[in-house]
Amino acid sequence: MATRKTAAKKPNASKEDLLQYYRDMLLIRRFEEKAGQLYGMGLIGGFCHLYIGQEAVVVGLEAAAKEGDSRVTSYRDHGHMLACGMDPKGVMAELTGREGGYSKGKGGSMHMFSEEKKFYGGHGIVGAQVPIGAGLAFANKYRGEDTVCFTYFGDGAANQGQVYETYNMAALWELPCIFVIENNQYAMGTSVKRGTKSASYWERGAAFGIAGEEVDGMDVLAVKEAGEKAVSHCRAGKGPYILEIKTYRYRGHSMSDPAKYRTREEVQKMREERDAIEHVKQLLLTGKHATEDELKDVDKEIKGIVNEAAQFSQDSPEPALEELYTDIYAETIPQDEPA
Ligand SMILES: Cc1ncc(C[n+]2csc(CCOP(=O)(O)OP(=O)(O)O)c2C)c(N)n1
Ligand SMILES: [Mg+2]
Repeated sequence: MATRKTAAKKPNASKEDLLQYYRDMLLIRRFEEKAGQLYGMGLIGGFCHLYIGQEAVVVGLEAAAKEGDSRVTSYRDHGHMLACGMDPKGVMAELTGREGGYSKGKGGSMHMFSEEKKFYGGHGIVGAQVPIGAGLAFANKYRGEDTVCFTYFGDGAANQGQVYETYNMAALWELPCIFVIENNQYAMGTSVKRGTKSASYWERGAAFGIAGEEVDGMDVLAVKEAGEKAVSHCRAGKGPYILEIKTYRYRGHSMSDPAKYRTREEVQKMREERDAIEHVKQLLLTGKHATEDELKDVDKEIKGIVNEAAQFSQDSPEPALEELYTDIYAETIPQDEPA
């Protein structure tokens, strides 16, 4: 069984790829900034966990995915939805609790799904999505597809018992499941150091015979390269793979986080020295793939998309009262008569 740390080498990327990653990461950042604003204005209620700082994780992995792959994640989910191609208008309208939202305004930030994009939530219970991800991977294998399931969870969730039960089953059944640990250094206010004695989460897979590696999550190219490796491992029928992606969230755990557990300087240092969007911007500029003006135009275009989504999320009506009684029970699936 191979386990290794990712080498720091940077893969080559074309101008088109770099521009795509830049746009995709910027869309998530600007969308989340807008969601933060709408929350502050009282237009979004309930919980809201922003993904700002972690954009390179989903954008890098989606660049390694193909049509038919599925994904499932926690409550910090807006970035995952945008990265797999869900409509920013439908996501924002769900945040504001409107009819035009992905769950008709009845789910909110943590409960959105898209059968079309194979995005299976949005889960508020820490770690609950991990066995679901293995189940999705089981379905892929059962149907004889060569598709994988990206199962995202945090460093805090990675200490849960159900994660290890899932590892065991996934390894035993050689499920095409990529376990993506988004290690953003904190579980609410608990730092990784205060949460565990063991230094690296991916190495725990060795106990179950699962290969994996640690990845620099502030470098979208490194994430994509590791994602491609994980994906080809799974598609080749070699079973699950663990990617521990080292990342950082700039905002609080949720909108109601006093952030007393870390210093402003720590956050500032990451923003200034390791920002993933700035990294790609510099690659584009120094490689002479784009000018400052061209990148400003991209920024303008993204702001337009986000403003349009924000407008839609306020114009869309609230769900009708009758909607309280819909989508409660699944429709009955016809069963074959017993022989
Ligand atoms: C089973 C369960 N326990 C506790 C909580 C409260 N809670 C919500 S998020 C969270 C921290 C999880 O941190 P991590 O897995 O690192 O994810 P991150 O928020 O950093 O993305 C906790 C304890 C919960 N939602 N579910
Ligand atoms: Mg965390």
